[in-house]
Amino acid sequence: ELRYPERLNAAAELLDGGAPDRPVFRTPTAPPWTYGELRARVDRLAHIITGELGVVPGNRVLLRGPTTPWLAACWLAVLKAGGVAVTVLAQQRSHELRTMCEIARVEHALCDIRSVGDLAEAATPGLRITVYGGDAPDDLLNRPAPGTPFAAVDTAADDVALIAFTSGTTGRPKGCLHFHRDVLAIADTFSRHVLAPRADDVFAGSPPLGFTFGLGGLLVFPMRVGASALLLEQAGPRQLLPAIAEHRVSVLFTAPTAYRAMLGALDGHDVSSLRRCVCAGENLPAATWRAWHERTGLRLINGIGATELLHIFISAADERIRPGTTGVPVPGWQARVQDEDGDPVPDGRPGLLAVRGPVGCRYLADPRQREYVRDGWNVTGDTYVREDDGYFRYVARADDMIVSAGYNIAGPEVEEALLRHPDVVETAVVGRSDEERGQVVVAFTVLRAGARPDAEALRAFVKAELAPYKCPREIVFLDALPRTATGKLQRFRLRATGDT
Ligand code: 3SK
Repeated sequence: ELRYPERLNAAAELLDGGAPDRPVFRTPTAPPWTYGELRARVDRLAHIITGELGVVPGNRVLLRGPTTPWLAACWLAVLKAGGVAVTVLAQQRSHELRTMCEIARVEHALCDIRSVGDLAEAATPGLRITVYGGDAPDDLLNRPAPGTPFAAVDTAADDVALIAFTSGTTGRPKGCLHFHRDVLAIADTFSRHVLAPRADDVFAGSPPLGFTFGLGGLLVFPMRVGASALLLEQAGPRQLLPAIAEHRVSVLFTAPTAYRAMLGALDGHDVSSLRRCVCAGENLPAATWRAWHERTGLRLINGIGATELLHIFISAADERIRPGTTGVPVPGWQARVQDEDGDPVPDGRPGLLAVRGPVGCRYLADPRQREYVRDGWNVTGDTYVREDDGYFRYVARADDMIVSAGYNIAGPEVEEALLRHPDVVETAVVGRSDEERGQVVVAFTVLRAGARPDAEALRAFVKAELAPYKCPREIVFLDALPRTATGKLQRFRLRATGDT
């Protein structure tokens, strides 16, 4: 069981993680920041925000900008000053930002000058926006400040440190409250027991700091062990591959789609520095796991996480990995599969995934809390099977099950079959309403460049792999699949295509 002191400031703890002369943040263009430099910059920022800007403990401070060392420093300064960091994504547009400012009753915003346009448009009454990264004298980074250390505000371990928004793949955003102890708990569970990082590791990845997947992988996990992170403003597969070689990245965080894209572009890139490759955000098909293993010799670390629970709670590493499954509960977490009434279902049968552990879901003023937390279990909205050896296997998002002519069909199973075809790069399988069968299976598919779209050939391929009732009635070819700002597939948009 994790035990933290009653008084705890997560930023102060993380800033103490590394020796002053050790690197903490790297970028492609500038010399690395050391832990000593980061501490001095965070203290300067904390003096400015509590002094000139008037932030007091408990104030909610929105942070917005590309993934840079200054965004990370602002996040640490807000927490060190006892404020609550409200993290959003640089891609979110003004109407989304306005909703989030209203829900979180945000008082202040610290914003990269390059991302201020939408935020200024969204500004709710009384919101004070301060920009950083420009040349103006009122830029946050150019303001006068004492060069003295800033004493961390004496927060309680259970004080709120962070509000992270999730809208899932549809719907009104929900703000998830997380405590100072939660921030450390994700490092002391998933990172410590599954990743087992070292001080000489270099972390990198595609999820931005505004998404808790990235906040963990690029800030909390490396700083907890005195390691460093490469922060990339653009972190698609094209940028990641050369950066891995140049900065000798050893721990990589990204999603299955990016691993597939990197596989297609691996030639000529040196990825020999990698020792840990975390794959989460979406279901990892066994075919992708095997292809990455064949090409690199590395075993992808699959995981399921949620913004509600801050980070990953089921996973496995090294020889404990079983391709085609997500893994087992991370030490400190419990997981089970249950029915709609909350009763556990036997091993081998699909049901709703329910987990509990050191971090819990606390939606900010949202009645959907009652759906997510039932009898002390967090019900994530995923359908899973627990195998009789205790491994958890993903079936589908609970609302992604297709019911066609009385058959239950899991979209991801059909997707896995399609992905085994050499021409298929990406695919999403959804149910479309149908008068006769209730729903029919439709596959939206992206082919590799130069491949010829041939729906009948693909249907025949699936029929050879799966029971015929699972075969897509229709295959629609697209250039790209619709995704959220955090890279999750928006199935509801595909379902709506053609539904009348
Ligand atoms: O997949 C997610 O939504 C997620 C959220 C937070 C942390 C990690 C992950 C994978």
